[in-house]
Amino acid sequence: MGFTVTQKIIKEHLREGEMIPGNPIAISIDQTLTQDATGTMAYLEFEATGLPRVRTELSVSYVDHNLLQSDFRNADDHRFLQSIAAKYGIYFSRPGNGICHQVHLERFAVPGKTLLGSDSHTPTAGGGGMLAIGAGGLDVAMAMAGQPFHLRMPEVVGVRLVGEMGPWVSARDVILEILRRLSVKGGVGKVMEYFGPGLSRLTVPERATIANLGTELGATSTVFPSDEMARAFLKAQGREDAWRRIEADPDASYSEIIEIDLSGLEPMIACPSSPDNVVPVREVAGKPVAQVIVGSCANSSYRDICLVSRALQDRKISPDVSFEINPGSRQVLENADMSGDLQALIHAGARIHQCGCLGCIGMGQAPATDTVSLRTFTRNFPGRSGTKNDQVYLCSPETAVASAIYGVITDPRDLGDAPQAPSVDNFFLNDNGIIHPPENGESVEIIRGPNIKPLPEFEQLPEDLELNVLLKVEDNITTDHIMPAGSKILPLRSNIPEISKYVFSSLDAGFAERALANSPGVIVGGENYGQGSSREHAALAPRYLGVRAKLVKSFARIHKANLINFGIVPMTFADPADYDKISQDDKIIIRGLKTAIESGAQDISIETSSGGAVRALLDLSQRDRQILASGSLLNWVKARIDAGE
Ligand code: MIC
Ligand code: SF4
Repeated sequence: MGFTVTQKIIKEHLREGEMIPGNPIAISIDQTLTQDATGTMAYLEFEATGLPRVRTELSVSYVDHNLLQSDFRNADDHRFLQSIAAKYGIYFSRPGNGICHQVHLERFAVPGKTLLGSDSHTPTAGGGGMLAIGAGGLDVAMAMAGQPFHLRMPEVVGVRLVGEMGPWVSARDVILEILRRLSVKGGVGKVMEYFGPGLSRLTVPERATIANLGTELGATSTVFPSDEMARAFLKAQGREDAWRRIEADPDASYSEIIEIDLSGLEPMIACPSSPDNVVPVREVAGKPVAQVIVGSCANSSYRDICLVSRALQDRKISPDVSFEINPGSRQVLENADMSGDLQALIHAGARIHQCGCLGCIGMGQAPATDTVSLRTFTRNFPGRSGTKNDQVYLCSPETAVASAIYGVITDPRDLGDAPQAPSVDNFFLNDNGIIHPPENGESVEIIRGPNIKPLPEFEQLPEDLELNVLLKVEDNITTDHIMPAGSKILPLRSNIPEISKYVFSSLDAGFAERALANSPGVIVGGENYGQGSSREHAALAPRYLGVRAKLVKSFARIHKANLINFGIVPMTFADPADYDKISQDDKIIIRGLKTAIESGAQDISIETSSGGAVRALLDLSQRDRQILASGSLLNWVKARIDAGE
């Protein structure tokens, strides 16, 4: 039987385990990326390994999230990252050079290679034929140390594209349609792999939009073949020599096949406040909008920015709308400048921001009270924009610009003839924003600002745990709920004692204090707990507050891995109905937990203070069990190094 592209790449990189879906496997990692909000911690973790240099083929450190410098902290972090990159042999993409995923796709992505990134949208590079996976910072630090990455062998879902998209319909609508069908947990444990005749006209940046937003399905990754389109993109980037053909075998078998007829698609939109709350644009058309932003790692390519500019030709932005452009990279900005599109945008009254994440993670651009904000961003989780009770809709650049013109949500087909999709045969290239590391970093001094605090130490797992139920939450809790971001909290990413004060703050302002006073504690949750970002702070900070276990109906992949890495025991209800048997402020007692974990027990009995008992499943690999028993991945790695392994 033949192989899918995903299976071919995994096979080439397989270090441990059998390629049977669900089985623990380990793969070697060729490239890593970090961004500043997760990177400071990842590099502190890499530093703790004591290695003099990264052991990957390529590692890149991007600064794109914490760009606001309202005090010394973010600027200090940028200098720390630049110096540590030079020391350890890492490329450094300067602040303002662009969003990690966009720049990586342009300048570094190589078909058939593996990429591990400390950002959940790392799969963007799957648009260029890579197997790119998002992970917590500690996993990325271990990959930089040359360790393989551990995961469950994913199922490979085939998405067969047929037909051709109509005018004003674009890649964003394809993935919105898939999100509508599958929901934010529809991709858990799976890689979405695209194939079929509909691919022949889909360019790499468009594929990257789809791969990027596959993350919102909870998927492990999204992979496109490396075909002539991939070759054309690499050629336009002056990197054709990085190309090689990788396509699924004709007899490759997928665990399931989803078919999308592109010609039947219409403009779609995700309504507040979840990326899967998707309807056709026409169903919500007419709603007044106050802010429209085109940007983020999902939709800020040259094609997207220039399409918006061309759609605006001879048209005006509504006086009621703040229309904003966040270019994905300096390359996008520079090429849009050369083609005249930037000038047209400026002339039309768009607010042009620097290249970076900006409002996508609440770094400015917060919408006004009780207004609709329309964005081409990745996520519209409640409050992520920085405004309480926000009403954020997610859509294509086409829908965004049409709505900015009319001041109400508008199906872009109402604009009449569509402009030709902008494309470039050869991008104007300029890598001045990327600093190469010196051959030898020995003499480089790491610059540490006062905001960078050492990593806390975590003790081993005790045999028995008596835990206070600190919080009980519903389904689909995001890492934005657990460890909020935004301009006030993001600068604290290198300071665990400080950032931990904000754990669950948007749901329960008194949480941090209560957790510290009632530690050790447990959180009880519903389905898809921890969806969204890769931020390990959503595990690290609760652990610092004394959270030792989570008992939920199901977990999102990256968050579960982060919990294990920081010694928080992830348990799921054997019977989801037992969720109702435990209330906030109850106590639960787990006897013999450490022995159960170490001995490979699949489930365990938990006593509740109300007198009942519930069964919890421990779905853990052998390695997960050892890490949990040691108290954290770093403890485990250090113990192995001390033992001379
Ligand atoms: C996000 O989009 O939520 C982020 C901010 O990029 C996160 C990373 C982080 O929290 O630093 C992600 O997607 O992993
Ligand atoms: Fe940045 Fe938003 Fe992309 Fe996260 S989703 S990397 S915050 S642009």
